[in-house]
Amino acid sequence: HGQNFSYDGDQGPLHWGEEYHSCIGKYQSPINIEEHNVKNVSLSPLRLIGIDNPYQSYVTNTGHTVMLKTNESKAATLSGGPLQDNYVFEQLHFHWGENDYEGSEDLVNNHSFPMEMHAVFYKEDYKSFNEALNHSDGLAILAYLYEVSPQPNPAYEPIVRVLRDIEVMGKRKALQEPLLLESLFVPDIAKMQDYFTYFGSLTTPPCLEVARWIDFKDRQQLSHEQLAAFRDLQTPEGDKLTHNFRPVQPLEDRVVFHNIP
Ligand code: 1SD
Ligand code: ZN
Repeated sequence: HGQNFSYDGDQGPLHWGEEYHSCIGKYQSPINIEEHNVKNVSLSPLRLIGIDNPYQSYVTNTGHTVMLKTNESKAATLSGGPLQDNYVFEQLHFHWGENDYEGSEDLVNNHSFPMEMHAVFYKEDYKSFNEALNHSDGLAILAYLYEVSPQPNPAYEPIVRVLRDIEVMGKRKALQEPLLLESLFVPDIAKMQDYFTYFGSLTTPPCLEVARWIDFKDRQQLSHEQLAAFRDLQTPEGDKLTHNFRPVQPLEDRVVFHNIP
């Protein structure tokens, strides 16, 4: 479930709460991260295991995003930092906008970025992604922000290249080569421990408040052409999926932490 929604009109974000009650909860994502309002902390190192093996992977047009999964069920494990346990990689996907000035879900100092990638992990003890959704510590999501660069980013070319084959919703396509998740998740090991973290929700219906968000401060690069390729994908209605980001939600009484490496 949670497929019956859109990014504007009658089924847009302002109406999600009518069908999906959690969407009007107190701990929703995304948020605007105000750097002057974070609490600096020094957590144990965040660890990503398994990302240095290449895995056969495929992408799917879900109608709301492009989702990448690997054929391996435990391709990567995340632990440490703000996490109490091990979290298993489930999927990654993207959020973007209709131009290069918007598209990210979280904002930093009210600034939006042209794209955001989410790498979704579920708590290993809960055995499956769906079971993890029933628990407030069920998910950990790594969030990456992008800026526009003159040159294409080669790490993303294997994904960008197959987008034209999955323009219609429901289409799925294998990447040509096995994918090294490390090239996407840890582009620069020196910057891996510099991140914001807060508790929040899925940014799409059913908006469950089950996610520990980890937003890296380092920006990755994508060219205008790479970004533009995502905007040719189609929605469930067959229109172009030009934007798929949820507006920011109130922080309420939450604290955003900044891990100082
Ligand atoms: O937008 C995704 C949605 O596609 C689905 O993956 C859901 C469950 O993982 O998560 C949301 S999000 O909160 O990661 N944006
Ligand atoms: Zn997402």
